[in-house]
Amino acid sequence: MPVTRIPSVPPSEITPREVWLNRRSLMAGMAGAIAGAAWPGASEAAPVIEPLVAPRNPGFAPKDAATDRKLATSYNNFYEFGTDKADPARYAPGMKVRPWTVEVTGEVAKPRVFGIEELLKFALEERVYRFRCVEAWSMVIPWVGFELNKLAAAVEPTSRAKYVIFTTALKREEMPGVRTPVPVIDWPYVEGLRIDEAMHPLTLLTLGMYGETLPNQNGAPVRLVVPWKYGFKSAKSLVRIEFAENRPTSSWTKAAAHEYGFFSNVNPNVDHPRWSQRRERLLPSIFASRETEMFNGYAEQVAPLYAGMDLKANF
Ligand SMILES: Nc1nc2c(c(=O)[nH]1)N[C@H]1C(S)=C(S)[C@@H](COP(=O)(O)O)O[C@H]1N2
Ligand SMILES: [Mo]
Repeated sequence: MPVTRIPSVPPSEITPREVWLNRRSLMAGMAGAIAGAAWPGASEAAPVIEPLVAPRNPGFAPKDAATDRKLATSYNNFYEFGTDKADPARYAPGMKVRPWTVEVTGEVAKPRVFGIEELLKFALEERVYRFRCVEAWSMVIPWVGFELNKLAAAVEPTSRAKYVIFTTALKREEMPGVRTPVPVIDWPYVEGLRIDEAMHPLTLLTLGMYGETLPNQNGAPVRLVVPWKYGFKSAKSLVRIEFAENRPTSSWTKAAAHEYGFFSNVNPNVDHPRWSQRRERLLPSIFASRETEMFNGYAEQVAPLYAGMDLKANF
């Protein structure tokens, strides 16, 4: 009989990354608070939240009800706006998300810059996905978007394209979290996927949630959602998508390679060095009362991508 492992750290004491980051950003955080207070844009810019209704794809329907919208839009990680979970909802609404373009480039036959209006013209659908943060909490969110492979079809990746690199906007004026004297992350925020992961039908280029365009704190106007990986792989507010021959080093791997690997597949059998990944809190629950599932419950769809790979070595 399998022995249930007791997490070495009680779930209530899981150290969020911001606490760990304090080691080098205690001063930075204080400076950030000052910068935030002095930041003028917040109340002036109007956030662009409009209805964005798309037919629900019934093939993606977790058993659990969707997380309350209020919680999903007020408890966020978007370090460009600060490391506190409340910072993105507080500061991100000041970011201008129109006009906005996404450059799709690199190993493609037809590199192209897409305006956000062009992306909104792809055949959008609603998909309810489980979403698991590396910090052992999860949500269930109705996203509105389209498969990234549809965008790829428009630019025609070459045979040399082995990876896809995603880059978040870096807007110093509008992002108090990037102005700290000691950068929390080597900005801009960069993430990467292997080409087969990026082209997998689950990988969603996302423009909305809950029947509306994305709130800025959730990554407006366009972000990635990769539901079988820890949340940080799903980069927000994208300005660049590059098809590349070589594997990039993602921002979190740069920050702490022993904690955040390239793959970062949700895996209950591989602990984070500082806490167990066996269980999770489905917010708003405060208890890690649920067992984390392999690939966040999407094993049937994505396990074949990793056939024969050692997922402990390739964490
Ligand atoms: N640019 C950028 N993208 C990001 C992050 C970030 O700090 N900056 N945080 C990641 C993490 S850790 C998580 S859990 C999810 C959170 O997405 P949500 O706020 O929509 O739930 O966004 C991911 N994408
Ligand atoms: Mo996360």
